[in-house]
Amino acid sequence: MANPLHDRLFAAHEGRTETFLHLADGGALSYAEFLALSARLANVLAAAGLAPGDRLAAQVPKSPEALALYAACAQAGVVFLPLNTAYTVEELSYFIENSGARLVVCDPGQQAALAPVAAGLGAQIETLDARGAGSLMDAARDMPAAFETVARSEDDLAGLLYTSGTTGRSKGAMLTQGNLLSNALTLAEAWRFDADDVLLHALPIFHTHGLFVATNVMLAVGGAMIFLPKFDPDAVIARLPEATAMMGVPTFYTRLLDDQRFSGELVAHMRLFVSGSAPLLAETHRRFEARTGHRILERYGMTETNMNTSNPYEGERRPGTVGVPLPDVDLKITDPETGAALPRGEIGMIEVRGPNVFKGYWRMPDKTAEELRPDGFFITGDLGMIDADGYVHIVGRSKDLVISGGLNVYPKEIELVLDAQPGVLESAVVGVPHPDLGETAVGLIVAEPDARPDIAAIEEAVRGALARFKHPRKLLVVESLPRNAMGKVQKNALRARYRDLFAGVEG
Ligand code: MCA
Ligand code: AMP
Repeated sequence: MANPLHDRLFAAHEGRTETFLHLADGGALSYAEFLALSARLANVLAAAGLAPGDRLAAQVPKSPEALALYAACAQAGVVFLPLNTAYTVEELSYFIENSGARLVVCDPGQQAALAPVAAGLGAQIETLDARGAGSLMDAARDMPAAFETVARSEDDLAGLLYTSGTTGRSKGAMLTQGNLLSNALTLAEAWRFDADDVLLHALPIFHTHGLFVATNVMLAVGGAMIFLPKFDPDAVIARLPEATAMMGVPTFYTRLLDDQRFSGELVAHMRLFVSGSAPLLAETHRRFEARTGHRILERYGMTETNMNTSNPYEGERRPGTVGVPLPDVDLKITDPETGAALPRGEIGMIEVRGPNVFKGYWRMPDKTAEELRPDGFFITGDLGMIDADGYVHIVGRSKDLVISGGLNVYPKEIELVLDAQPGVLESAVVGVPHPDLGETAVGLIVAEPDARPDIAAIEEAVRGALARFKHPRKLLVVESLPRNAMGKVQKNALRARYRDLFAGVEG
């Protein structure tokens, strides 16, 4: 029976003995081995009673088995909900509850803390560690290496990815099989990938970039990946000679440029470097070209939309721009107040429409209606303009968001924690430039009258509540926050005041 995502990305490789994953320890996994692994896992899901449309929440370290779990969900019609390994139990509880996950898969180290949460919410729990061991694989070992693929349509959900909101609460972006498949095929063609490509994969697989952009594109063409557990410059530099392409966030590229071993010679054979998830400074683009002769190809996307624009493969890759809309994407710039389309050259809200655009936010029809127009255009919250040659420039964001090392940090979420601490009257969190992470969060705290907030205790509270990457790199006590006539905190003024806080700081 038909299951477009599984048929095209996975079943198409049935029986192929070519390598799919080259592993960090020098081992390798063929397509046939990977598909057998995922079929065993699909059998485990079915035996656990997961029905098509049920959600599986996975907070697991990167491994071939973790990737096979994604494939298993596609085959069994289960909605895959990957979670950042840095999330705290408090954060995870919300995702499990909000999604109504039927099964939670976590690292064994998290099991004791998560088991009561899962049980309280009626979810089963299994474990999977960085080496691919745990109760999930114990159960898979005895299962058949074949599974009857569950029928799905392009409109059925394949993934639920949470993105934080400016109000503090995360929203689950509902991604259909059609969203994922159409974008993978579009990108594979736009970037000229084929079965001979070997992608160096050092991204996490709990976000769109590492899971859908990188992995789905390679699956679409039947190529191979050098599958590294994380971005470690030593490992990346050691394995680049085997790769033909790499995808990364800007921090990958600045860290490579900071390493003297990263030379033009090392990557002379490479075909393509792609950057996204955060702005790539034009200066980084130029330094990269000066060092290697390669022009990084920058593209732009979102969790809700997959990829929207890309610099051309052939043609000019223009630094400081995110290129042109992908062939099947409509992109317009609108007046943020009225929604009316603006002419070329004017700055406004970026809106996008196409087969890549998600179905809405999970169980949040009001939020969906605020951002997804009835005619299918999604209001991105990014501010931009289209230049005379059709290149899109992102010039800012209307959403209050900090992007640190390619990871989104929502100030509101941190402010809620800071405001709740003893002695804190109010707080504001802003993003400031950071040489390694692009941007980082700084927390400004105003004390209650006669109180002296205990910064160490506040940092401890932040540690308990929020994932490490969201922690402000600096907390400062200030007299007051600048406000406009309406009483709204002027974050632009704060960003300007603290913009040099990390200037010259080493990563
Ligand atoms: C780790 N830490 C971070 C970050 N990552 N802090 C702030 N921002 C981060 N991004 C914490 C670590 O836990 C550590 O804590 C400390 O900061 C320093 O860690 P470091 O060794 O420098 O970190 P790392 O492990 O090397 O990770 C940095 C990284 C990584 C390689 C840039 O964050 C990464 O792989 N980022 C890519 C994220 C990504 O895939 N984004 C795509 C999502 P301590 O000091 O306590 O030890 S966006 C997306 O998918 C959209 C659709 C798109 O367009 O692509
Ligand atoms: P996320 O919600 O994690 O999917 O992050 C999506 C956001 O990342 C977008 O709305 C943009 O603000 C930002 N983003 C992604 N790619 C780029 C890029 N190439 N340049 C600037 N910002 C980007």
